[in-house]
Amino acid sequence: MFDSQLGIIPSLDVDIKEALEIVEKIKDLKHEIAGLKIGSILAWKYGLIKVVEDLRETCDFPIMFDAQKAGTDIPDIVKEQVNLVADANIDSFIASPLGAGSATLEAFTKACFERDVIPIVVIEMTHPHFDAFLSEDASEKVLKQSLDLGVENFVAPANKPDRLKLYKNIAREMNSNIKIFSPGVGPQGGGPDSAVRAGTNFVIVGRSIYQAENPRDEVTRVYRLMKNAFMKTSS
Ligand code: BMP
Repeated sequence: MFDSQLGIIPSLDVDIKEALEIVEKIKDLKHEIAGLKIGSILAWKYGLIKVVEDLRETCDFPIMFDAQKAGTDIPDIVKEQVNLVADANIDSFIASPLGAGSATLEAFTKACFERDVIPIVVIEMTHPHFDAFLSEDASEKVLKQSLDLGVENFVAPANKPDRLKLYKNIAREMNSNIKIFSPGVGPQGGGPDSAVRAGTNFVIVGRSIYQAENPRDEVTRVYRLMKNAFMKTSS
């Protein structure tokens, strides 16, 4: 899973009916779409198990759960969150340990590996002042500890390309070849192409897809931008 170098993760922050309609329209775009992200909007309204069951009946994309934001509690509770996610037949779980500390990050990662759920760790968020209550190097510390724990997949902002480059370089210096998942394109100001040039592998796209008149065209448009940027970067 997440073996390819590029892909789009539609973020289904909508009603279940709308989510299923969108997925129906894009489910054959296997090359372009690397997985689906579901979050608190769907999970709180319908329950995680039902949402996953409905999506699995409609398509066979990997499903990522982003509780917006989980993995921030005491280690024992975070372990139980991972167990719930695994029991709900989810492939990958996004946690945001910024502010929760190293024991929480360790509990999250270990529980994911034990339950065969791919851990994805948020190292920096897209919105302004996300770090108002954090130390200056909090993101770098989260990245380094996660790498020591064997995490390979991270969330970092598409709308801050310089930060993406920094994280890729830190990982390279630690001999790790990480994959970066980036929200922050479209309404949050980032471009899929500039993000890929800075090191993003997978863009997480919400509104630009689910508010598009034609979500399918939007997926192919975004993927084309990513692919062109990737080819230019690697040539
Ligand atoms: P949109 O493309 O509509 O801006 O949606 C972005 C998605 O990515 C939302 O689900 C949001 O919760 C998530 N996200 C984000 O925007 N910034 C982050 O730093 C981390 C996120 O998970």
